[in-house]
Amino acid sequence: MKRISLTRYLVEQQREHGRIPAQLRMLIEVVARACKHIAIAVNKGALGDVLGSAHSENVQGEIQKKLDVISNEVLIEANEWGGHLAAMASEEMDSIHLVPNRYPQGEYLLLFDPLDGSSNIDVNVSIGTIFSVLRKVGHTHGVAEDDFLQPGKHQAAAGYCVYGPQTTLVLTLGDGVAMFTLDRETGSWVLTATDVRIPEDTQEFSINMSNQRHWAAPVQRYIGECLAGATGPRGKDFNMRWVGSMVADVHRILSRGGVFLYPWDAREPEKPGKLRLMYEANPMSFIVEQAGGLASTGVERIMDIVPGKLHERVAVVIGSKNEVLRVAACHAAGDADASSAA
Ligand code: P6P
Repeated sequence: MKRISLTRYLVEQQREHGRIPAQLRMLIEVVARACKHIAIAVNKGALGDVLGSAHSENVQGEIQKKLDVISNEVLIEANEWGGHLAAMASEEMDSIHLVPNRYPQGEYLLLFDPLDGSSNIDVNVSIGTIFSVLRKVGHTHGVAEDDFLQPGKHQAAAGYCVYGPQTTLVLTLGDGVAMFTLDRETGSWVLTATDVRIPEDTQEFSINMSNQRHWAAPVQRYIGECLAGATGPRGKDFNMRWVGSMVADVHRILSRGGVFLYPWDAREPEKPGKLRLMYEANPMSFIVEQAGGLASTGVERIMDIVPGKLHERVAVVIGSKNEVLRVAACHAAGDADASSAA
């Protein structure tokens, strides 16, 4: 593949497709540069003062890792001054962060999980940054939290950066999915995949099996069918992968297919799921749908959900189209035999 930088890709997308207003191009380049800085901090590991707990809690009531706080600060500082944003929202912050009055206000809203998969940081397993871009609608002056409460189908762009054996930025602007690999020698993001497509079928599922006894019947049934393998109703054997970092699991699915599930479970029945809608499920859903996959709660399309709260959670079934459809059919069949659901 000809060596094309992220900047050139964005300029050509703007020139050929007119898809990227200047403020959105600036936003993507600033976030990509921030991800480079996060990658440098992540890669320091024990050599830098970046591992372990920050001895603070986030809005989710989770203990923050030092790198959670560092990554959040990197994204905030990188995006405040450019004039492309009106405000930001983060998993690590209770309320939205307005662009300070000393800087010009832009027309976009940026939401992010600055470092997803924090439990993997100290054990050197892939983690990542997830981001979602919305247009500022509503209030003509200033920004309020409810300006962020837009369904995922209104996203202008979405992406993630996975800090793994390679550092890879995955991006959609609503016209397919592209991947950029960080060339550490030059510090450039280099285009390494375009028009990414997820296989419609798969033999690989991704779920935290330790929660099995807490799942609802449709998920019990779907996973039970996969585990029954070639002699069961699916007539084929399945493999399982669970990294504990949504970014890593979704990147694998984009690369070779699969289905990722984080369903409702009875441990905290008042919560629809563990993952957050606005800055985990929605951006990943946009990317996966743009690559030919599906993203559902099991009952409805994730990107159709009209959010009620900034940090609300959602059940997630995402990946290869025909597998997501089968999970949805299990939900539609309710207590009937799922094999009749197919
Ligand atoms: P569990 C990471 O904390 C995360 O939000 C996702 O990245 C990941 O898929 C999931 O939680 C892992 O959850 O319950 O298996 O530790």
